[in-house]
Amino acid sequence: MKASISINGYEVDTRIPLSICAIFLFLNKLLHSWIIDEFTRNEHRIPDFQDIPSVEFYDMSNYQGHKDGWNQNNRILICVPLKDASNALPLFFKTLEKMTYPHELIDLSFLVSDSSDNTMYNLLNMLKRLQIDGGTSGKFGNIEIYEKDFGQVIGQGFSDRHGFAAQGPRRKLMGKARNWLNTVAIKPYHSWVYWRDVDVEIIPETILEDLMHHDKDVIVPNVWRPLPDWLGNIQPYDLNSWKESEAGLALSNSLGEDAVIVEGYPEYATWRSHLAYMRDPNGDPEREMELDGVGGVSILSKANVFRSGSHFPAFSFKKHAETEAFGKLSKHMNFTVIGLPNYVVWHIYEPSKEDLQYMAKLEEKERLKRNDPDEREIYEEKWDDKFKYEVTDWQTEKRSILLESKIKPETEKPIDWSDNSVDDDNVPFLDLDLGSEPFRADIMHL
Ligand SMILES: Nc1nc2c(ncn2[C@@H]2O[C@H](COP(=O)(O)OP(=O)(O)O)[C@@H](O)[C@H]2O)c(=O)[nH]1
Ligand SMILES: [Mg+2]
Repeated sequence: MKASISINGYEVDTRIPLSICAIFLFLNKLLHSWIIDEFTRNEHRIPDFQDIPSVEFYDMSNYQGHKDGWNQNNRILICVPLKDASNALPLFFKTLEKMTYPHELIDLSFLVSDSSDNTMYNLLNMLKRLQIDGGTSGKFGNIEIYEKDFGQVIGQGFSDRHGFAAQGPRRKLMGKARNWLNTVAIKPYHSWVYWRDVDVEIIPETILEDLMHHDKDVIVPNVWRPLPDWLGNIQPYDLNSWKESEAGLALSNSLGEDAVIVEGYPEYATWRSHLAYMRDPNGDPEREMELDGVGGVSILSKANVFRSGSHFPAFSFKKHAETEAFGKLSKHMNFTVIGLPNYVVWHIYEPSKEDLQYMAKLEEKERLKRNDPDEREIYEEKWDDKFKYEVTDWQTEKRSILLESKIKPETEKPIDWSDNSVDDDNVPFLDLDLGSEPFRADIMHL
């Protein structure tokens, strides 16, 4: 660079003025950015409202949700919708107590609707045991219970709920119920929201951490269910988690605007890739699969997803409603929606009408056999052995399922028959505590 200029024939050296200029410019810039910084910092400074009663301030950048939320004091809200859920509550609370996520960082919100089986009474009993009488596992944070009926007339029997005609209205109504719950329950200080159905039988104790560390906006595990011997062993349960297909889109386009597609019914052939069928029992539990629709049994979501306006459409959104539409809507809003094909939680087995009829037939056959004098002798001789065999069989199966789900198989626990135990009369399958009871015996109870 030329270091001098000629003025009136004199050569003037510009090196010094130029460097002074540079220093001046630099200082000017520094000052400028300091002023801007100071200005904007003032805007974000935490206001001091201490003198004004009842004012709360939240800097929402503090509640984004970390992938190791348990180390970062991330509060998580567990939302649980309940309808005629007395039977399943003991099971739910058992899995809740065992969660390894710091209990003091977990808030609980329940919505009880349209129930006629003392769900509220049993819920209160379980909560009392959890927060007052119980002790070792650590107290949970805030607990809220909401009660609101939505006029759900479809029964909670397996066949009532799963009939094709019931699906559209049921999903829309459930969507409404979930929205009521999420809009009243999520507080500004929640970083994560975990939606859990009450009727889950086996679930890893580390479920929250296991889902959270993937750092996705919406994430679900695979959901299967155990089956009694005569039906086969285990079966995919939740078909609502899937990736969209060409056939699915074509079907959507062919339906009226209020239609709701539901998976698993011959009326709607979508040929979608279902998370449930992607399971490899020996596969990597960390494996991820992009999804469009999600099932509601166990959804972990960043609270920001709901704060940004995603929800459970109680109307047809892209020909879906409730949780499947929540997946589609969240994806539409550019949130990440992920499923884990090889990470499984186990829904309870509930017999359908046909199963119950078949079981009744089996029982009748057994009864006739017992009454036949010739058969009786053989029967009595064989009974103990046969029963032992069934029990051992289930114990072995259950052990392998538990091992696969990384839950430690339990040692036998004595049953609490005291008056303080849960209202046994109202809880016909309290014995779903499969840690100590043979599965087959439980099915016979139903
Ligand atoms: N608040 C509310 N909860 C419901 C209603 N129907 C079902 N539930 C609850 O929602 C969860 C999922 O319901 P469930 O019948 O098990 O669904 P499925 O397993 O997909 O057939 C469970 O915790 C039920 O107790 C309803 O109408 N209102
Ligand atoms: Mg269920």
